[in-house]
Amino acid sequence: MTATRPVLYAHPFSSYCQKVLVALYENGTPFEYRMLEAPGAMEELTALWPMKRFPVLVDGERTVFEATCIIEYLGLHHPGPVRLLPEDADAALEVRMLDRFFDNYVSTPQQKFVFDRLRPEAVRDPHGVAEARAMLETSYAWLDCHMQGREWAAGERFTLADCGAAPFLFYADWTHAIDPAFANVVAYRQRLLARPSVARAVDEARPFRKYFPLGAPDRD
Ligand SMILES: N[C@@H](CCC(=O)N[C@@H](CS)C(=O)NCC(=O)O)C(=O)O
Repeated sequence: MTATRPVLYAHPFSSYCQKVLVALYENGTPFEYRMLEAPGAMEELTALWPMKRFPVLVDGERTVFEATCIIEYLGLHHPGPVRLLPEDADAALEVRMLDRFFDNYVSTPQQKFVFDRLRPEAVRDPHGVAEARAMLETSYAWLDCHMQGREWAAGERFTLADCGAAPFLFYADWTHAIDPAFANVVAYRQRLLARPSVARAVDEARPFRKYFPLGAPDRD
């Protein structure tokens, strides 16, 4: 375990940053928040990770990118009382699989809407957006069955999979509303929003809602 505080390059409104912030808040992990709107922070991020995607964690000599890997790194090097990946390898595989579900089949199609809106109108991709909408619908339907009788994505314990599910379902519902018929998904999203670590991340992002390219609804 390292003695210094890790530095998180992040923006409060970013869903992938919120995924890591939820993990940090779950465990009360001390860290330095390098807010990307601070002078020079974006340049530092670009030097660390030329993809310019965030979050990125710097811990001493170590640079870690990809939200899932950052959460796993924190569990290894800055563990707290809440274990976000089960010790049992097979149970951990289940959590990682669900984490991949939320990244690839909820966040990726949701981001497609947003990135498309940010393009100049002449080069927008309505076919791609329609595919993303269909994928989100399929994801909601699958998740509704999956969440039947479950409190959290992997069962009784809050895990890595829920850290991503929280911001991704939050923004997915703003982007392509979850049909109330998917009652298990709606209830899971509400449970996530009531979790103190998630509520804190959502509250910290509130001042930036005007950034949402599709227009933030007046709720949540
Ligand atoms: N695969 C990355 C995705 C990170 C990501 O897409 N972050 C968004 C913010 S939510 C970003 O960096 N957007 C800036 C851009 O696309 O240039 C992860 O898991 O951390």
